[in-house]
Amino acid sequence: MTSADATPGPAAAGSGSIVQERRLVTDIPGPRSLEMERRRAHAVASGVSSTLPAYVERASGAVLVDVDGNSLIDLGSGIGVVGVGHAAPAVVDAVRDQVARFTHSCFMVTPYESYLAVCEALNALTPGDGDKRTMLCNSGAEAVENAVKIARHVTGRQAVVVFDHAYHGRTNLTMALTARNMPYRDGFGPFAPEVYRVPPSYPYRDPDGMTGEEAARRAVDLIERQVGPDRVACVLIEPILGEGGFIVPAPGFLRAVAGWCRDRGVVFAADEIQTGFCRTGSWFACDEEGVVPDLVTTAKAVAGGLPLAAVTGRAELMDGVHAGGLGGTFGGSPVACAAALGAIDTMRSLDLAGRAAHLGSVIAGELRTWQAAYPGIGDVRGRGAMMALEVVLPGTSEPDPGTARRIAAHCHRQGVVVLTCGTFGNVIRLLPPLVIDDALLADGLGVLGTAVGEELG
Ligand code: PLZ
Repeated sequence: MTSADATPGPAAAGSGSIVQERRLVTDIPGPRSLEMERRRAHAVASGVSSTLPAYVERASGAVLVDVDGNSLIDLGSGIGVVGVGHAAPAVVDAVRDQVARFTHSCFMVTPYESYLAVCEALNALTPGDGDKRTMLCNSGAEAVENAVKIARHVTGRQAVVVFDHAYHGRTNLTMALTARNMPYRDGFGPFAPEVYRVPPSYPYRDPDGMTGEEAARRAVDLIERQVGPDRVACVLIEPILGEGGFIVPAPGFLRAVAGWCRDRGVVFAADEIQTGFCRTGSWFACDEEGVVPDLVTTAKAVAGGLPLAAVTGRAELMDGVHAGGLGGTFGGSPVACAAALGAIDTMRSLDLAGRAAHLGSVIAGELRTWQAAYPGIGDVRGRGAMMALEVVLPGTSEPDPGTARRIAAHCHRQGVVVLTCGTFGNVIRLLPPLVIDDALLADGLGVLGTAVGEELG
């Protein structure tokens, strides 16, 4: 057994104050949550929705406690955010200390050291050991917007190439970059111009035997014919497509696309907002592909639950923008920076990359057993603690979103938070906190296995 196999102790997992167990004392959602849902209907815009309306009162490690006193197993991490666990001790301590000292000065007005320390950490941790620079902002979408601004500015070109099944955010530019119409784009246009979409590598749905190199050729042929390589500022890609269905490209795909970009003077930008910070078993998913992007966008897990995002990239690109060209009032808030330093320390000291690889092998083992038993599971895929199953009509590859939804709803009623995703809404994805202990994960997977058996058996 390596240290990565060991289950982190409760103190390390930040779970000292909440027992790491599933415990239901009411229906889910319970009466107090339902009462809040009634208030919500009159207070919150209906366009904002929630997967499971159990209102959270506190959380630690991999357990959420709702206002009715139920303890839920969190296999979603708030969409891949609390990799270090809920209320991770190093994050809580750093935030507490920082808010007592100062909450805001605006880095663009009077700077502070923690912003530098986060940039230094990201320069060191992201793929590649060349000279790098980082800028901080608040959300994933904002990081993507800034990556495109930088790529356009330094290349003097306008076109942005993205992929089918991509998700990059909900702002005007990032809606244009995101592939799926419902619910992200419908009725919200007109969208930003000069965005071009090409097919990624999607081994389950590509023609049998299509290699990564062939899928890359299919994509760059389209770019060359429809856009023209010298018009392209950047190719932006999630190394594993997240919201689109945890689609892992065939080996060699990313490297071939990155190589084409290098030869054509196109900026290769990796969106590691969902894959980054140990989730896939390495610091970044690009590490596993031997690909060094020119720019990397990060957000989500970087600050253990506080809003922070970043663009990190080659110094000559990042420094190609005039002073004052990048920024924002709250970008790299001192509180979020303190949280990020605590979170990154935790990832290092608990070897959460190793832990993610261990969780991934446990999860993949279970999912593959179910796949062998139920023809309604068309594909099992992912990497590390980013695993998913794709639900299809048995004997076909026809997406079956209704069954995926019912499986998820079954888990929710039993106190296990799982998320769906996928362009066709038929993918069940698992993104547990990386500090989840083996027993709690086994309980969560047991509930999911029962749900799968009932719906697909
Ligand atoms: N890029 C790869 O996964 C956010 C979106 C949830 P923000 N994914 C969760 C939803 O329905 O809004 C995401 C991502 C990748 C960019 C983003 C955007 O990050 O922090 O939500 O803006």
